[in-house]
Amino acid sequence: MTKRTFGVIGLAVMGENLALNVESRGFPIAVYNRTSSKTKEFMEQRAKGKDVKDAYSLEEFVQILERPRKVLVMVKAGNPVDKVIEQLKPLLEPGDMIIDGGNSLYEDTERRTQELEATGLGFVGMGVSGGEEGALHGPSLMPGGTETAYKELEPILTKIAAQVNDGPCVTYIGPGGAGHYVKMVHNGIEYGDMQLIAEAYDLLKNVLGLDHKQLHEVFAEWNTTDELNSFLIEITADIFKYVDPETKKPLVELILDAAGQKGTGRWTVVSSLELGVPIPTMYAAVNARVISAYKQERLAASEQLPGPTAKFNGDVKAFINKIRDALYCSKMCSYAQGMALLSKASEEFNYNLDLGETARIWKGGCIIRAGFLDKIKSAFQENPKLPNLLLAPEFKQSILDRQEAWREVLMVANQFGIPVPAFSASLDYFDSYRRTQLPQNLTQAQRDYFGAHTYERTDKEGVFHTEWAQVSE
Ligand code: NBP
Repeated sequence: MTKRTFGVIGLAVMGENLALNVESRGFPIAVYNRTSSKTKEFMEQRAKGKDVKDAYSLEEFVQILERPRKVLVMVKAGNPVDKVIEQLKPLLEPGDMIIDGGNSLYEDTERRTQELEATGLGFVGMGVSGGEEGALHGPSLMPGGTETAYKELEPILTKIAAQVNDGPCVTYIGPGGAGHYVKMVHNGIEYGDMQLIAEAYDLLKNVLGLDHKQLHEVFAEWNTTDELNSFLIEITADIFKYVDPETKKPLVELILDAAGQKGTGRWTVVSSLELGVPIPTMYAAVNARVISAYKQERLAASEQLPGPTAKFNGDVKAFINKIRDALYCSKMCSYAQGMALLSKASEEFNYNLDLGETARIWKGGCIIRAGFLDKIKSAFQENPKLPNLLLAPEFKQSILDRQEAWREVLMVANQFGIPVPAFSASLDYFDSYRRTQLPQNLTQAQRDYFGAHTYERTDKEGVFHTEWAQVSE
């Protein structure tokens, strides 16, 4: 038997599909899963007739791989990844490489890269986006870590990744935990996009009273526009079309409005706080999911805390277009925050990120894929030192042209008592970023008053403290 070019450990949803993707590009593969019945089932079903060799111990698995060995670990993030690495380490030889394709926390990846590089092994922490479908047909891949290992993997990764007009959706992201950091922020942006779309739906349904056929038509139409064309808008249009076969009602209306949130959205917010980069739209998206989960408490509160009653008397078609504009402006602000976070992380952790390339590899395969990413790519290619996406000429003009509509939509939402936390957070971000004067002069005075934190003045150099209680008239 010829030795295998690539090995996959972990045959759950992602591992199985990535393994089949690699095999379909002409690379002989080996597979291993902790529970052997899962491996057998895979071999008898999806891997039947394919160039896949199964192994039932890690020793056997490692022996059938050609050198340098390339081992993709696709197991549950956290402790299982460390366990698998510990078992593999003594079986591998210098130059071999482990790729962790799960949603690992970038700090874990940083630690694992250091530990493995010290033993002569390569470690690639690789963000994978695109879910089950993407994994099988072409995901967006965000590999970071040992650069020499990436070079060995490049011929395989460029073939299995999604392909767009300007190349495969993969690039070497940077050292250490860079790949998983970028994947984490990708997921934060995904949270933001999903929340913004949910708010647009709430307004279309509860201010304008659109039914599901109309909601489908609006989102399908938005998906044809340069501004909003994207995977998430496309699937949203499909969702409104889906009728529950049992009840004949739109299925989406039968789904409990309590959303879950796993690690990556929260991790993005935590990292942004640690690095001092404002990402209010993504934070609002995480919070919106958290409060949605308080279903019973919300039901009880609704009995006691009635909101305003309002009726929409304006031009429905014109207001749909304003919601579209508000969605686009809010989305621009959310991406501006995400890119600013990446830029700061790059500086802080020496990732040396190429933001134009990052936007390019998100153009295909992943959940946030969108036509609009091409504009972000161009903005950072034209000016890699761009301080904020909102200052790129195209984005600046787009937002200025639409800001009146955006503000009107928020006023109407407030009149109707409809929460639009991500739309509002985006507008607040825009207004905070563009204003010459913010009220934090007062905050500084208060901090100095109760804690002698000192302050700077606008009219002279230096650091000052005042005994505020000795009031000067
Ligand atoms: P899961 O996250 O559900 O993990 C299941 C796999 O981990 C099984 O193969 C299981 O083996 C293995 N495993 C566990 Br649990 N503990 C282990 C241990 N101590 N030693 C060895 N193997 C162990 O699988 P998934 O949904 O395919 O996701 C894999 C990774 O990819 C995760 O980090 C996930 O966050 C990430 N991801 C998922 C998606 C998605 O759409 N699902 C998308 C992008 C990224 P067993 O069969 O023996 O229990």
